[in-house]
Amino acid sequence: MTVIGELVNGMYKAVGKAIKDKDKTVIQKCAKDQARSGATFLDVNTGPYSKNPIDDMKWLVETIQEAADTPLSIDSTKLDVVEAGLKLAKKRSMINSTNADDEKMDAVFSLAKKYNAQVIALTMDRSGVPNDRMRRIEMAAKIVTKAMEYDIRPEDLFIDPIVLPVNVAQSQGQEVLESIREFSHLSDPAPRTVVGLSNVSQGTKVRSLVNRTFLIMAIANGLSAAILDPLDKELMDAMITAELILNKNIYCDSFLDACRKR
Ligand code: THG
Repeated sequence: MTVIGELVNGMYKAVGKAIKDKDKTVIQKCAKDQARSGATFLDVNTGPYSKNPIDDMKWLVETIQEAADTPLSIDSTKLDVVEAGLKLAKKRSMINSTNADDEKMDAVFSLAKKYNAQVIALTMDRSGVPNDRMRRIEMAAKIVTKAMEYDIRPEDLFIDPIVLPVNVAQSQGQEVLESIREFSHLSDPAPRTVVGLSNVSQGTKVRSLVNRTFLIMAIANGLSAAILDPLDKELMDAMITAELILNKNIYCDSFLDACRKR
């Protein structure tokens, strides 16, 4: 599993404030804690309240890289903000994200080639987020075709079916899980898949339980990556155990310790 740590996001109150005050300690602790807990990428998102997202993205990328050498997932809908992050990134990055609109894919896939970045593509377009699996699969097929035109390898393309909160969109959980399974049939080799896990529990009371249950079900359906909170130890242990049961790791009695150390 590719684990993309979600915590450097201005959506979190403390992080939003740290970005505003240019307080490095909060951001660097966030980065180090996630790296130590097994994140393979760190998502970097200036959040909805940033007044100058280009400068904030540059500051975040530099600040994180002073503390951790984990690759970054540059998370913004704005192309100039993404490029500002990519320019400064020292390791091979992830672009988070394009949608399925042709012009947006042309721009983002060009940027991915220019910076040799991996890409997340959302199965939504200007008409919004689909509410059934068929529409998600149609958009995923369009994304896979376009990525091929840009010579982006399937293993560098992460398709995101868009997870919605279960308390307001209860029928969407099953649609997303089935979509993940179907995406693997779109090309050979298959594109990879990713979800923003914490979306599923927004507004619910027992968030970590909802996140954990959904992650395990998605892994059983073939999920390759998740944007999640790596500091949630029960979540990470459940993930490791699910991979063991799916025969992706060799069994040993101390598999949790072994996998955490790796
Ligand atoms: N797909 C892709 N990228 C994404 C998402 C996605 N990036 C952003 C988001 N969704 C994933 N990251 C988060 C980060 C935080 C939360 C949810 C998803 C979250 N935050 C608290 C909240 O809103 O309740 C913040 C509250 C606080 O503690 O201050 O839940 O789907 N490709």
